[in-house]
Amino acid sequence: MAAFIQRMSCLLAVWLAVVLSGIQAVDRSNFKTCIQSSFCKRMRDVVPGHSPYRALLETLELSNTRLTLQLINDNNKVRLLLELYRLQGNMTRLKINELKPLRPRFEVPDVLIADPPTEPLSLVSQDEGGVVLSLGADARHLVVSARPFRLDIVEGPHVLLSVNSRGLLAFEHQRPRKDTLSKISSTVGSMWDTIKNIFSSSSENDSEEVEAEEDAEDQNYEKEEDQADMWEETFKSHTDSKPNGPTAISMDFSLPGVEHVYGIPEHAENLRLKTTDGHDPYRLYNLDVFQYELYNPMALYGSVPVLLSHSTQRTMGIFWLNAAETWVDISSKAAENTDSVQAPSKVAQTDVRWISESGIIDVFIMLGPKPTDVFAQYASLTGTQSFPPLFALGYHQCRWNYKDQEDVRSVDQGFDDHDIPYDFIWLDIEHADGKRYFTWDPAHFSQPREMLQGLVDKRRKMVAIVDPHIKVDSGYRVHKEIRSKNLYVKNKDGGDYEGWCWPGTSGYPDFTNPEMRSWWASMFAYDQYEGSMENLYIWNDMNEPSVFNGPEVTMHKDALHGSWEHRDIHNLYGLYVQMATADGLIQRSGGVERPFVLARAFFAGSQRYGAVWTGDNAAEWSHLKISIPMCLSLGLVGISFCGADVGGFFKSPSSELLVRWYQTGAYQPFFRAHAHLDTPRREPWLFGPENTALIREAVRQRYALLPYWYLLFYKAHGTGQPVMRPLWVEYPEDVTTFTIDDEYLLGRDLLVHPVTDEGSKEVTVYLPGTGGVWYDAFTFQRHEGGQNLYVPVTMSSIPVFQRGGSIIPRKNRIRRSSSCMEKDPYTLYVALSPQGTAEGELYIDDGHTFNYEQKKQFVHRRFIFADSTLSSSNISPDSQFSTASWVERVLILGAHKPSSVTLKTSGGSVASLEFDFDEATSVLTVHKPGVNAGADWTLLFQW
Ligand code: NBV
Repeated sequence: MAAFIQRMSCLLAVWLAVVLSGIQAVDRSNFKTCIQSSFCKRMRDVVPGHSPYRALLETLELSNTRLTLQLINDNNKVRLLLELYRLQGNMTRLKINELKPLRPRFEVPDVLIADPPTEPLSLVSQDEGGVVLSLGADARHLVVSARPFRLDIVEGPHVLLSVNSRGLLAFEHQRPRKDTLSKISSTVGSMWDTIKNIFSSSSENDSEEVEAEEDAEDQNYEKEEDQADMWEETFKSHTDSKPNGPTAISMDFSLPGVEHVYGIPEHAENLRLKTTDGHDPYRLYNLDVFQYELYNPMALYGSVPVLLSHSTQRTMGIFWLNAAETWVDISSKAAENTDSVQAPSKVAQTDVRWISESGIIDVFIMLGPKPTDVFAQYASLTGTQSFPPLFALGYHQCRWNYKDQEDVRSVDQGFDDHDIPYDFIWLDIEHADGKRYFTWDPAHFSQPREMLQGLVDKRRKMVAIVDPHIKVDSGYRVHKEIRSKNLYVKNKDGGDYEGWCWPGTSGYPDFTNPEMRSWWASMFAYDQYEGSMENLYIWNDMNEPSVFNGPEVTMHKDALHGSWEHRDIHNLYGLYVQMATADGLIQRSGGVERPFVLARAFFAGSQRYGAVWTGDNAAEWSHLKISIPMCLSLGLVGISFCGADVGGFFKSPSSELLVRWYQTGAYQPFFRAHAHLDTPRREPWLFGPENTALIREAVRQRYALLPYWYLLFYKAHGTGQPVMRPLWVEYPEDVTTFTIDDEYLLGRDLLVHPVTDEGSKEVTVYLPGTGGVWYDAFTFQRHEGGQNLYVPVTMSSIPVFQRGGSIIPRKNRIRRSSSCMEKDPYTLYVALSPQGTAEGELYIDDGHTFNYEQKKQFVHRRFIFADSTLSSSNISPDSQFSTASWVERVLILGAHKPSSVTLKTSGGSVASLEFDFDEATSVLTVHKPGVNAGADWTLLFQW
């Protein structure tokens, strides 16, 4: 009976979801505001200017690379331990924990790729007011002020960033619950002795004075008033038992001279973040938000607690390494210039306050100074974007759901019939047997291998969904094994945590446990995941985790992952799911093949495991428009492989919207069409021949540019530079670019301004770079940089411009899939700068294995056009790869007519080449150089 009721409730949830799909906007009452999240309210109630924290300078200890110092809260005498590190690459790390926590506080594991290497910290001066430490070159110092505690990072006379300058540091120390205090007080002393042994750093700092303070501290537990909701909190019908009481932390950062801040995805928000005065802070708490609203600070599926500041002077970053529910307040003002040397004046200032529910304060301050430096700094901490297989950069055809194998076959055939390339067809939750992931519905997908083989034959692939909620069903092997291995998340009472999700009552694997992850990974082996094959890749949805009947549609915070509460790890759960899945795909191939895994929830570091998308958007123009800033924000914090459901997930797009969405998606990193179960079918050929042709053309443009996309991902993987970039990243001194988020750059060399308004007849494109030039990527018309360009558009227009001074490789023979184009020749687009020069790169490897890394099997070439010579040279002489591809054509944009073009190869041969010159467009086309794409060669132009 109970099972029946649960099943009915689950069906009700599904039905509600479906019925509600007609509703316009999110039901805000399902999600907390700051005031409804008691710690957020408490922390936000802390008023600026009254910091109770004092640095106890007599406790300062400085080793070569670490400074420790105790802070005392003068209101309750509780002490904190501050650790400061100077990190390699112009970063500072700041950690604050309780000096003597009643129990250890959570420190986020598995996000940093290594212990960040440190550099020596040296004391410059010290007096009763504080200490000054040297941060190495450029007269950079760290100034620690004692009363109240404050940190300033200064460079010469300039304050770059201040910590606690507004006095908003707050650290809710753990305390015994009042009703248990009398019982506990007699044992607290001995408990602390035990804890001292665990945290040796604490015991090192003991002194008589500390002993005295300890007594005072005991006293203060009793004096401190408990506030409402500190020990139990309810939201709607849910109660959070909060056995550890209040544990929140908060800290403020001031950024003098800064007016523009970015990052902290995921929010459906403009690129430039807004101030939060008078309304809610930006929230970071991975949530399955049904029909999310645009332009507001509500939490969405993923969280990356990294904020970037940018001014004409400098770019910096703050990485707040905490996986608990987090809120970020942003305010700005014209502040008194805190500069100690110059005369007081007003400067712009942005203040940022971070608030988290638990864990410790662990902050990385990335000092730039250039945008590229901040990307490299953050990459050195959390790693770079995984290098996807080339085919993952092609077009993906998805919907919830392709009904059966015949449906898959006929959609696949439809692409051939309409001459539209694609690489992946996707299967959503209905493909599995009763939403038991790793299985196939016997009625509709009885021959998965046959289906996959059909795709192999066309050199195409499939993605199947594998969600992290597991049907509680004693006949389901996955459930049985996880239960028998005791690897499910536990509820607060120690039983297996259960919630409702698509399969009905579900268990949630504890992905924080390495044993769980390795078992999960092993499930992707071909002999474990029945019916799977080499061309089957994976999609992890609902990994926030989504729990239909949980608070805010997610897991109860008092659920347990080993000894840690879900509260501590919440924002990390999704990362672990994707990590384990990606590991599984690597392992099934014996470590040879690069994986492709798409996930909805993510955290800092998720870039290492695959792609993400912006979740359940809607077929509305506003959603098309916001896909740009949403992906740009993710790129700024390391996650380059981002896309939005092309066409919009909920509702049905008009054919105009659909076409515009394809045109936009073709120029975003992850290019996948997707649609809700209830929407009418929308394969690209269902909107009449004209629209089919427009969609075909957009997809073909994507395929032609795959060599450039691949290069950008290779570079993102190597350096951490985003693939899709805001203009200010490349033009950091041009303030006009600081708020632009309706156009963007791909790498440095392509500028894209998708058409995102209904009925557009024109767009105004800002072309940055005064003194430079841009070329229309299709008409090759030349335009000056540093201007707003009025561009008339028709339905076939995709405003894309190539930077003068760049060389971009394309493959213009479009075929069924990217794999079919492997050996095809390249055309080089050489766009001359006003000085008549250009430069570009080409990267080639086998497209799918780790051999590029493990065996250095790749081609990486540099093309340089200068002094009437175009040359191809090897960037990486120790690499080796033989490619069948060759150079079939070279287009020189902004050229004049030569009298001859001569090819010289490395073998010493010399040949005169045919060419055409188009006076009207100033495009010189050189035919058939015919050289291998991996070889050295030069083209000499005689004018
Ligand atoms: O698995 C069904 C859908 C999926 O198509 C979508 O892309 C995800 O974001 N999934 C959410 C669950 C249900 C959404 C209403």
